[in-house]
Amino acid sequence: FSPDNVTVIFVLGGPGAGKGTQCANLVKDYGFKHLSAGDLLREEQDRPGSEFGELIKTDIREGRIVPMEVTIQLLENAMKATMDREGKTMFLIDGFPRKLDQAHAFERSVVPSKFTLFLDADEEVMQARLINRGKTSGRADDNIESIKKRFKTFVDTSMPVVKEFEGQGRVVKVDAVQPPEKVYEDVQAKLKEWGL
Ligand code: UP5
Ligand code: MG
Repeated sequence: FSPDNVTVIFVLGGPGAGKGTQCANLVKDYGFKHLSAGDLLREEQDRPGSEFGELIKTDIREGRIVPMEVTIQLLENAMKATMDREGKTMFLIDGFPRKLDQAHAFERSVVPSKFTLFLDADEEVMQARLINRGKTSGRADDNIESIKKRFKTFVDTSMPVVKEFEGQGRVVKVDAVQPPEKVYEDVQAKLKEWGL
């Protein structure tokens, strides 16, 4: 993909930080296309005949990161399909990259991101949101055992990605403990600073 016709913004934050919620707002107001890596993996998991179904299922339940070859391929396919329809496109890539090797591989072989929107919230707040969502979400990882594992993976493996981008001056950080509308106001103000 060429940066001339595709803009990528990564949206990162711990489990339950509100990535999906804020992406939905941005899609409405800015015309972004939203690609959630987690949603793409869950779809692939349920696709009849998928050779990765079992692997994805176990990794998600255990809060582990699915091998990047799988995730990057799903993202690339979804990006291609969207661009065939739409031409020039701005993507919000939600919940990816979660590991440094994924970040490097994607920016090298797909397209460099413009910046990363980082939704910052503490575990206590995120845990309460996920337990609450778990009452109705049907997500196999919205239970306390999986949530704890997801938190650990986020701290150990995904935060180094945020730190690296931060060192490059490519992170936009927003306090995600506030109510959703307030978070979104801050997101919009920050995007403006980036010319969006
Ligand atoms: N809510 C949202 N914002 C709120 C606010 N400001 N105040 C109060 N409540 C708020 O929100 C979660 C809940 O909180 C909702 O009920 C919402 O209404 C409420 P949501 O917007 O869904 O948060 P989000 O950050 O999207 O949480 P999610 O659970 O989706 O985050 P995860 O990062 O855990 O999940 P994801 O789907 O990205 O990944 C799942 C798994 O897939 C990973 O653990 C991993 O195993 C695998 N995966 C990979 O292996 N590789 C990838 O690249 C991506 C995923
Ligand atoms: Mg999500």
